[in-house]
Amino acid sequence: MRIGVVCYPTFGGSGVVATEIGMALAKKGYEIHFITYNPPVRLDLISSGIHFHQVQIEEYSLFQHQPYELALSSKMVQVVEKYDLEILHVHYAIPHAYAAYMAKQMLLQKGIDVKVVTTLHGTDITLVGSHPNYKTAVEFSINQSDVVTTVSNSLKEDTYRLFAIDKKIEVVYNFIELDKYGHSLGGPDCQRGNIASEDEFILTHISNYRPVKRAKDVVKIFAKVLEKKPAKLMLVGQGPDMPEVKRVAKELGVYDKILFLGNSTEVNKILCYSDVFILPSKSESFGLAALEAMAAKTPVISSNTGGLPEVNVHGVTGFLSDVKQVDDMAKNTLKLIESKKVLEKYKQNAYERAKTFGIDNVLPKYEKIYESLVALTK
Ligand code: GMT
Repeated sequence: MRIGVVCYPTFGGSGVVATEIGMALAKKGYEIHFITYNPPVRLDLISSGIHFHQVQIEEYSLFQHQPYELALSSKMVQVVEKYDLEILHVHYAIPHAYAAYMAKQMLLQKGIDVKVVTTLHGTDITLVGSHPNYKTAVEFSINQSDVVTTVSNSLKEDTYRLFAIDKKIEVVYNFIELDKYGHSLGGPDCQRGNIASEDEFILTHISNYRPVKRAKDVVKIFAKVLEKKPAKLMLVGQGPDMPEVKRVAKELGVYDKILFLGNSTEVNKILCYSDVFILPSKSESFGLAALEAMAAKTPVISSNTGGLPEVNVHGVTGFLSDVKQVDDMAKNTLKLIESKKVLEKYKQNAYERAKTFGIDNVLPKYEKIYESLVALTK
């Protein structure tokens, strides 16, 4: 089967999920065409079955904002025609579902009936998509997609609550390739001694440091933990809140205990050092970063917002607290690291739970969707 994948090529979760789906499908013999403005960060471009088509945007001084949707939908039409694609799978509604609708209409004029699958990821619904400036077009393009999926039950409910959707939404959870997270402690890729001393626990946070992630809370939790236990904090990723995060770290006197690692394409390797993963987000449709941590045997301290309770099980794989409850999150972190024996139990539980989101359980759901759509055109 020939599938076009449209996503953001950056470090955001939706782009990561789209890339992993595309690469896994290519391994199974599908022909996958990524259509984006840059190669996706986690994409292995030289794998067989993977193609990349760059959306080029012409700068023209008359425009304050360059018309990306136009360039994207034109590129979609060209690629569908040239490579005879059967499906366009777009990740993140804005503007991808809208551009896909335009491409579909242009192709119908040429007698080509390409099917559109839209996967909603979170902020395209909860934060940005439901804003009055975008809502009309987002709602329209979701309703015009042939199939709509969300990455959690919580996001499905949010979508029905915030938009007038007249079609069935299918939930297909995000997934993990467990084999990529097997870097064993003490192995060549995981020399923990490089980061912390024997008695120090290692806490980790990975995000794009947008306000929705509440990354300053991570530093506050860390400072409270340090009052009771020796520890280090690894901060992975970059984003607009980072200067504030650094300011708070200095103010609380914990700056020197933090490793600022920037963006990484190797979170699987970084996570092998971790004892506890912290994700105190204000809103999170799923929390792929939490699942990645769990796959690396790291229990999770998170807020209980959105889809996080569908991933992190309170008292089993970590703990959930209300958003902003920094004291509670610190208390729960200390529960996890109370002793090596307790921590080991939570680590194992986290890993067992991550297994249920293994790629082999989830990918067939997308394949079934594609097959049912292609059957309609035969
Ligand atoms: O929130 C991000 O960091 C990026 C964003 C995206 O779309 O790139 O993530 C959303 O999609 C991820 C993959 O499905 C989910 O795991 C995240 O929970 C979701 N983020 C939010 O809902 C805030």
